[in-house]
Formats: sequence, C-alpha cells, structure tokens
Amino acid sequence: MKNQLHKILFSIVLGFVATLALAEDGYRLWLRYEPVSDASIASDYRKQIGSISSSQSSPTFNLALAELQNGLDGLLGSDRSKKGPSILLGTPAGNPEVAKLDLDLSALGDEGYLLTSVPQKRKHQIVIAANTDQGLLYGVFAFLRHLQTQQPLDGINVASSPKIDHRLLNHWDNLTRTVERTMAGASIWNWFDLPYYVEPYTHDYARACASIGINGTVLTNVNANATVLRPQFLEKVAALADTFRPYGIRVYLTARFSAPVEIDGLETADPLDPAVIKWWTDKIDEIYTYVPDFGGFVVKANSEGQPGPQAYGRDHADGANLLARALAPHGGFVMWRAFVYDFEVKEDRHKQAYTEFTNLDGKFEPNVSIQTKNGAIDFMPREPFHPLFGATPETPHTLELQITQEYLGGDVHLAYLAPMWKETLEADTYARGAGSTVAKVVDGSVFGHELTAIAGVSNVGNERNWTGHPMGAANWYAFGRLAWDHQLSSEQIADEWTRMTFGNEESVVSTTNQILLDSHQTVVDYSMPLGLHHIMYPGHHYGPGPWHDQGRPDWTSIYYHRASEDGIGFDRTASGTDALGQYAPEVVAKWGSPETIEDKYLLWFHHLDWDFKTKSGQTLWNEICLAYQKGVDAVGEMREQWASLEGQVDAQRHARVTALLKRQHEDAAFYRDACLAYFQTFSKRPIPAGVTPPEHDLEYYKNFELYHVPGHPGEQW
Ligand code: BDP
Repeated sequence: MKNQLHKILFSIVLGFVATLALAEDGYRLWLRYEPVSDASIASDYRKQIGSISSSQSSPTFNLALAELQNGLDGLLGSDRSKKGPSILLGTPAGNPEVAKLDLDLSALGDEGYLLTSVPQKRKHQIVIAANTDQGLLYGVFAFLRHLQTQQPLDGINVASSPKIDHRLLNHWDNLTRTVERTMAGASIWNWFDLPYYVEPYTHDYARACASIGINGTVLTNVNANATVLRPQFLEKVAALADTFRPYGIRVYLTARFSAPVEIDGLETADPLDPAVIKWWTDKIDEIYTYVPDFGGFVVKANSEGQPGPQAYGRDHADGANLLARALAPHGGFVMWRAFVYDFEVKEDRHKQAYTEFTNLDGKFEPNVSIQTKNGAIDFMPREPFHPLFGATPETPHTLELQITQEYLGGDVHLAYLAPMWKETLEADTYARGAGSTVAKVVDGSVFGHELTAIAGVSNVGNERNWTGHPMGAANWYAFGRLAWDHQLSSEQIADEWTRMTFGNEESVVSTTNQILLDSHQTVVDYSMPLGLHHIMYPGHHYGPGPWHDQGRPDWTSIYYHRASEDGIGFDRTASGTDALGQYAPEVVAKWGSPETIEDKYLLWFHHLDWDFKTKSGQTLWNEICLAYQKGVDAVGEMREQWASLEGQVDAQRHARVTALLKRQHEDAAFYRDACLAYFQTFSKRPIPAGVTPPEHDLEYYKNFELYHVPGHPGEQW
C-alpha cells in the first residue's frame, strides 16, 4: 500500500516535471536559446566558440556580455569546450585587443556592429566589434540569431547598421492600464506600483525590443491624457526610462495639446500665447530633470476630437513648433501626426492630410517630423501608400505602421504583416524620379533629411506570451527588423522568426513560413477583397459591418463602398473626388484606369459596374464572391497545415494556435456570408458556383452582436 502511494506520488511529480519541461508559454519569444539541434552544426560551433574575451564594463556592455553568455550556454551548453578559441567582444576604444585588429568600423556609426573572424594561431577567432557598447549589444543579438538559425560560422562577416535612426514602438496605453486597440491583456506599464516597483517583465520587454533594434518607446495613447505630465507621473516615467536606458531605449510621451489649461488652469492653449509658450518650456525643462535623455513627443491634434492649435486659429506648424522649440535645447523632437480629419466632413477623408500638410511644408522646425500612417484612411488590411510620402520635400516623415491588428482580427486572427508593410515601403512615390520609394523618403535619402524615424503601434500587453496570438509576436519581430533594415524580405524575416520561435526542424520551418507568408492576403480576401475598405463593424472593428450607415458619414461603411444597383467602389479618379490627383503623374497613369490598376486597389479608386470584366475574365460580382470564398478556404488550408505539425511543435503553443485558427475559420465564413448577403441586395446577381451561399438572411448578420471586445476605446474613454 505504502509502495503504491509512493509510486503514485512519484508519477505525479514526474508528470509535473515533464509538464514544466514541455511548457512553452511563449514568454521567451524569439530569445529561447534552445540547444542547437543539428549535431554536426553544434559540433562545428563548439570547435569555433570557446570562452568570451572582454575587458569592458558599463551598464550596456554588461547586458551584452550577460546575453552572450546566457545565449551560448543555452545553445551550446555551459560545459562547452573551453578549448575552442575565445570570442572577442569589444570596442576599439575600450578593448586593446580589438584596437590591435585595426578593423574598419567607420561605416557602422553609433549603433552598427561587425561580426567577423580573424586568424589566430592555427584557428580563427570570432569578433563582435562596434564603435559603442550599444552597437555591441546589437551585435550580440545578431550573433546569437546567427546561431539560433543555424547559419554557417566559417568566414562570418556581417556588418550592419540601421537605415533609420529612430525606431519606436507606440503604445496606445492609458494610465488606467486599458489599451486602445490592443487585445493582449492590460497595459504592461504597471502605473500604480511605479516608481516603487518595476515589474521584472519590463526588463524583458526592453531586452526583446533591443534584440530587434528598437530604440524608442512612446508610453502613452495618442488620445492623450495630460495627467502623465504631472510630477506624480513623471517620476513613474523616470523609473521606466531608467530601466530602458541600458538597453538603448529612450522614452517618449504623447502630449495633450490642452495640457496647460487642464493641469495649471491657463485660460488658453494657444501656441502663440506667451504664457502657453512659457508653460511648455517649463514643463519640458521639468521633464528633463526626471528623464535626461527624454526623446520627445508624439502629438495627435485636431483629429477625432483631440484638442489642437486650430481651435485658436493656428495651424499644425504653430502647434508642432511650440513643442519643438522647447525640446530642441535638450535634443528631443516632435512627431506630429498627419492622421487628421475634421469633424465637419468637407471632402473625401483620403485627401485631407495631404491638403493640410503640403501647405505647411517648409514651416516646421528642423526637429519636427510628420508622423504619417502607411495609408491615407486608417490601417485598413491593405491600403495604397499615403500620398503625403514624397509630397513634403522640406519636412521628414515618421512612417507609422500598426502592429496591433485593429482591423485584421485583433489577437484572434493569424496575419503576418511584413508583406503588407513591404508593399508600402517599396511603393514608388516618384518624388525625385523612379525609385523614390516610401522607404527612401522615410530613411531620408530622397530629400536628404537628417531626422529619420519609424513607429509601430504595439501589439504587446501583459498576457504571458506578450501578444495574445502566439503568431502575433512575428509582427513585433518583423517591425523591428524592418525598422532596422527595410530591405530585408518578408521571407527572410519569417524564416528567422520561425526558427528562433519554433526550432529548426525543416518541416516545421517550411510549413510555418508558408502559413505566415500567405496569411495577410488571406485576411484581405475574406475582409476587403479588391480594395473594398472601411466596411468593418463600427466601434470595435472586429468583423464585418458593410451596412453601417449611422453617424458621421466618413465613419460609416456606405461612404466607402458606395454600393448601389449600378455597381460598387469609390471613384477617386478625376471624375470622382480626385484623391488620386494627389499622387505623382506616373502613379495616376497606372491607377487612373481600371484596366491598368492592380486588382488589389481596384475598388479603392474606381466605382465599377457589377458586370465589369476583371483581369481574370470574371464579372466584378463573381470576382468579389470568389475572393471571399478563397479567403475562407485559405484559412481551412492553414488549419490543415498547422494540424500537420502536431507533435513537432510543443503542445501548449500548438493547441492555442489550433483553437484560434478554428475561430478564424468561422469568422472568415461570417465575413463572407455577411458581406455577400448584403452586397447581393444591390448586385441582384446569383452567388456563382464554387462559392458557399450565406447560411442566414441579412438580418441575422446585421443583428449579430459581440459584446465587450477588448481594445475598444468606446468602453475606455
Ligand atoms: C484609429 C483607431 C483609433 C485611434 C486612431 C488614431 O480606431 O482608436 O485613436 O486610429 O490613430 O485607427 O489616432
């Protein structure tokens, strides 16, 4: 009996230990440092990597050294051969051994790194070198990535430096810890306990950011709360800034334009009023006493009800310059958002930002950048690039991308966004002739701008795995990698992420990569085929709502799809609103005709008859129906592909993705059914063969309610 009990207890303990060993909750992200699985690669690595040789010390250097140690211990074991040559880690200024090598680091700047190997006796010594400790930290992460993805070490020679100087996450986090549009739990800033207690995961957040080159973080929602500028909050901000500093991450805040009125009872927030100028100057000086390397502000003004200079008859340049002049002596800068549109709907919303900001080009202080979303409407699953890129030769742009999937199924749907971001980055503005891509406008090379920045609206919350959907981390990763080097391909980034996240087993890598790379087009197919846009459910934006027709016109769906018995789509050519006229003539020539524009933008710019013949030879109506069906079927295929990895991917993450894909499949079918049931009331044409007809009548879909979707500002403000 006693024996029996022992056995049971033993197996319970064993089971528990086994579960612990297998538990893979996603917390470690892409920094897992699991043992190198390929035996011959591992043995090759062991021959070339011994101890670490270094002689420096600083908070950042110490992080780099600890990371390298920890990474190598995980990948190669702490008992790895001490006979292999040591790795040399250092800057020429800090380490005489590195200085002796006389490496050419001149092109690396302050953040770049060099991974190389130099002859040493009969062997080669690996060197991680940089001009700064920050460069070394980035170099260590790059070196460990090299090993995690099992790349050959022989003749390693990688020199890399970022193309864009300021690479930021934007957290749309409120001081109450709710988060606008992010579904992965509450805000990771534990405001109430700060500054006394800094959550350990705050360090891990900074480490993850640094591993992909992110060097700035905007802590607060663009729909700003002035309270963060009060001393009680500035000391909390300082605690976060102190935590992030060694990782090379600067802290930024959003500035509420009416703060002088709200905090200190000034009578006005007029940017030209001397008392207001003094208030902001004093406030900014005060911020720097808390955070000496404070990065600056992001400002959303005169947009969706946010206060701004226009209330006082001033313009965006007056507003931005007020803050920029006070930040300049401290080295800070302003990202003034171009996401502006009036409450009075005067013209196609697509046109407004261009009109306002091109008129102000040349009037901004040098430390102002216009923060511009990738497209002119609002983070739709696919948008043509914003016409403002390339249109302000005197003023730089911060490209704003949305990592959180506000319109792409939140943290429930799988959508790898690198292909979408690459479409924007590679789009040609023709601002200085062919090849003036958005990427080159943003990295400063088209107009010779010094101030360069890119921002991603974060999808991180306090969920254990950071992003909710296990695949959501691929987007955090991809944003950082593209911010560092916009020339990287979506394929390479997916491949790196998959190997580091799920291991190097070939079937796992190829299947996961395929799932990732097809996923964005799939979401587009079932939610906004052929350039249909802004037809989502109002408010929370999760799911379809093409019938939505209440409230201000440019928040409805009917304003955008313009479906009627004569056809569908938004005519933005010269015969319509002529938003297309805001692009370069080369772009107009291509997109101006339904015959030459790519199908993906067709209904974004053209209103067409239901029987219009598309490039595939189908009628427009049939093409729309087939696209929805294709999207639904593709989710079905993703499910099968993912199911094939059962047993090859750890059970915990496999199960979560499996469950979410099931929901995505049902949601995709719901999109198809709801949209086709609705649009069919106009097209009056049958659902073509091969497309599953809607199961219910239109009323069913219209009346379907999801209550309390997280990330919905309506429930937060
Ligand atoms: C929209 C979001 C809204 C944001 C706004 C913005 O629906 O919650 O406040 O963008 O970017 O996408 O300011």
